[in-house]
Amino acid sequence: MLYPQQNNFRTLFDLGGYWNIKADPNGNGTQEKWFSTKLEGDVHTIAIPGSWNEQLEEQGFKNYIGKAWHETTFKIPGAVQKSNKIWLRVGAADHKATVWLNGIFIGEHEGGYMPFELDLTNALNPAGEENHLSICVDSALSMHTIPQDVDPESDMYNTPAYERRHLFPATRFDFFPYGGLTRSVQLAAIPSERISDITVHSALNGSVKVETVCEGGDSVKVQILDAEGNEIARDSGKDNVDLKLEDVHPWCPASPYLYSARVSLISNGEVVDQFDQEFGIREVRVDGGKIYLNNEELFMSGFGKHEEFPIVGRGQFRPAYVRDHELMRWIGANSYRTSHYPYDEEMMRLADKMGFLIIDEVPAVSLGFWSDKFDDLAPLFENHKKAIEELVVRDKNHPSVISWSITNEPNLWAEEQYQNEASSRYFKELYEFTKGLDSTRPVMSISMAMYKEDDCLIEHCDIIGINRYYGWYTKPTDLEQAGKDLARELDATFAKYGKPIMITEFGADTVEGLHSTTAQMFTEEFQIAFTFKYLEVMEARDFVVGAHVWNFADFLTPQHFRRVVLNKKGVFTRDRYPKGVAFKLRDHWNSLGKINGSHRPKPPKPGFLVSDIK
Ligand code: GCB
Repeated sequence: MLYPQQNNFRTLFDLGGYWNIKADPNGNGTQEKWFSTKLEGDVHTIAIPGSWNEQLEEQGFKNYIGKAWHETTFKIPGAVQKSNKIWLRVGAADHKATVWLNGIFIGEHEGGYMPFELDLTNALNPAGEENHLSICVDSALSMHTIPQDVDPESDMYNTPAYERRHLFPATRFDFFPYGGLTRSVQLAAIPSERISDITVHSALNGSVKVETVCEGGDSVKVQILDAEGNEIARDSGKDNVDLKLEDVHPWCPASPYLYSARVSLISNGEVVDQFDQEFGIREVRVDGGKIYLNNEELFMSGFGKHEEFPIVGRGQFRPAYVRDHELMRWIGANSYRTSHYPYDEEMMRLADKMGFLIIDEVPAVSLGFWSDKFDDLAPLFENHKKAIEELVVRDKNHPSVISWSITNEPNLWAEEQYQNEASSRYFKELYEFTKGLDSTRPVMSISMAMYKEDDCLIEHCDIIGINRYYGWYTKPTDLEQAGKDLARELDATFAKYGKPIMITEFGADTVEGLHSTTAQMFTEEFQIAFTFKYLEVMEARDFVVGAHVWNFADFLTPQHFRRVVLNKKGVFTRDRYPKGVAFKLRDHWNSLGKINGSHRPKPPKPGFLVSDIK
């Protein structure tokens, strides 16, 4: 799916602003036709894009899970409406959206972190007149959605053993279940003969293949533009065009060089539509226990992150995207994982530009398997495949994306029906499906500690991701033992599979300003000791290809006695101030040989930095 763009052929209107919202806890809205006229009754104002939870906390939205109707109005200039199709483009609606325009049903989309577009043309009022747009967003999940819900009806959930695990709001995962229209809502006026998709395949030898999907038109012209906008190659074809570039500038964190493929759709000899698709030329390869970026060994230093901020919730927040990348540059990280769901396209575009490597994750977090028969799992499996396919379609052209992560910690809840033939087949088929969509990027699966090197998902991936909390959740404070447990497991896993391993999570909750002279959990000193014990074990092993600290910043979770409002494992606070460990990591990552050279983003310009005072 193409990212919205404005040019000589395409016009964009941003529908962001103050909308009306009304909760529909009983789900009566559709039957009572709330989409047909202006919302009435308990209606509030909400800023879009943005999650409803913190904006409308006192209006009952803080922990609200369910349906909420969003409405706005718009007018389209006559000239634009007459000669184009008008598309609604929603960046993300968490979790399911149903759309009406002027009382007419337009369509729906399920999946809280993916964009969708719907053709509004036939339901529009005459040019210049007001249109009434109504979007019902439902944040409820189920055992078959990705991510999954807890099943509060299940026998397992209602045993005394699970009472202590109940979260509020109830989730299977350790992050807040925000709801709403969280990313840009736009109108795109596009000619009816249009370019609807572009895929750029490129290689370090300079070969570039541009594949297009078009509606109408006779042929396409492709021009390759360098980073300064100069044309360096051109050719035409029916829908696929092969080109050859001289003097390739490879894309890498130290030099994130972006080309552009300008695609023009030709109909009866005239250009009728045009789109500039950015791309970078880089190759990633897994070989034995190593990963190579542009044929150089790669070590990924960085973080598991969350996309969440005070007030906007999981809503689009461009200044924070810049801030986060700047802080990652400052600290010397070269990569991050979009744990535990796909991030805003704006974030991906920034990573392309600023030179960060991304492990791009689908929202398949803490999956529960309620049956040991593969066929019973089919509805979940189909949704999981759909989530992967939509992610690959959205993000395939980003040079920053170097790996797909297809799951994080299945069986966190220890359901008995896991670790058998059905789950093994589940992950095998999922892996093959992902490779079938994109054979150029390694696929990761991320496991938790329960089955260690025997987890059935480890076999079906190119890079093994493991999240470990020895010394925190198990044998708290015993870092000596944690180091031994980690070392044993890493060695056994590599001996068994011979694949590169990455520690995708390790971390300790830390209250900024809390100090101690001995090992005391939650203090800044303990976070430093914990982090560096793990780094010591990992860095002594060649087959460990990355270390992602959990988490980049503190983040909001559902309520539970384990969390003081936030998960406090951040290296930065929720408002992005450094804890003590940040300075230590900065020194360490900047001095580490493996991530020097082309694998480090450009360091920030010299300035007066506290951390530079010796
Ligand atoms: C994990 C999960 C992550 C949690 C983290 C923690 O293993 O993948 O979502 O937030 O542990 O802090 O417990």
